[in-house]
Amino acid sequence: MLANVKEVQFLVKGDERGKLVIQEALSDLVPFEIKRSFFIFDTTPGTIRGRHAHYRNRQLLICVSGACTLSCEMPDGSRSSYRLDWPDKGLLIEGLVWHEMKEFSKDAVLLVLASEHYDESDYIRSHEDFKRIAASGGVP
Ligand code: T46
Repeated sequence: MLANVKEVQFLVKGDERGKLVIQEALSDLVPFEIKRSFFIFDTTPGTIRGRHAHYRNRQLLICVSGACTLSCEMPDGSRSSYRLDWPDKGLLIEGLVWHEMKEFSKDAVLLVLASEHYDESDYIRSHEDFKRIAASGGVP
């Protein structure tokens, strides 16, 4: 799979009772089957999480409360940053993308929808390995 990072804007359904945002598997906004979800909260001030890439796992990240910043490095070395600060904003990460999560607000809850079950062998946790795999043409 080609490396891809895409900002996703969900439709907010709202009425006098409040707001609702839908994530539906195998849709334009969530283009994979969701096999797992997890969320990150109560982060230590100043912490940086992530610092890895995946071989296969595709993910959609949504900060459902508070805010955090996603920093992404593509196989060609280009970098971009995204601030997730509203529950209708998501970030889709697919393919070989080195990513870090940082600048969490105190109330941040980062929800992650994943295409794969947890498998530590799917992680590239060394940046040197990431650069080597990227230089060799990416994930086979
Ligand atoms: C990612 C970013 C956005 C499990 O046992 N099962 C799981 O499904 C997950 C996600 C983690 N773990 C274990 C592995 C570690 O011992 O929980 C511990 C913390 O995981 P990790 O250090 O990988 O957490 P983050 O926040 O750095 O990364 C996580 C995801 O692991 C990763 O896939 O892309 O969030």
